[in-house]
Amino acid sequence: MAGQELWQAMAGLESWLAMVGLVETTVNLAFGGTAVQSSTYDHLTAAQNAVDGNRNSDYTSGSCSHTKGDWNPWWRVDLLKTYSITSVSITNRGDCCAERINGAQIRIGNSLENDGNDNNLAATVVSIPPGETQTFKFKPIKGRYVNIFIPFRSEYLTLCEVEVFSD
Ligand SMILES: [Ca+2]
Repeated sequence: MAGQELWQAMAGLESWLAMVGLVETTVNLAFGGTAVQSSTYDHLTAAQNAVDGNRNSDYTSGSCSHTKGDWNPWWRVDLLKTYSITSVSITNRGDCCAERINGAQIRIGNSLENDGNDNNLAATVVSIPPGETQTFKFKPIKGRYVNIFIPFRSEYLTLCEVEVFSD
């Protein structure tokens, strides 16, 4: 009997801890933010699709953002207030063209100079496998704007989800 009670108490504690952990780690600041991009490829690919809370990585799902083949394409989310940001997760397109994300920079700050692309460099994407979500962690950077920016080439920038976290 005592063993069973102990087990129940431990199970209760464990689920409580999981719940607290969940609350601490899953507040995605980008969800509900306002997104814009350098251009929009078509009616399926609004900038806002990258912050719709859905990681569906198939272009036809209408849940990915997608620019035209711009020189220095960029995408930006406005978090509506300044946060101390410690990680950003990017979900890459899954049905095609995964290599297009290579070299993309994550920029964070409060300036809209050069469309926000001159803000602090938080991390650079080397590559992300098709349809996968990769999390970039870094020392806290304060900012209201989070940009994903591909410098020095003409490219299509496709983002199926961008999540932003503060510690
Ligand atoms: Ca999405």
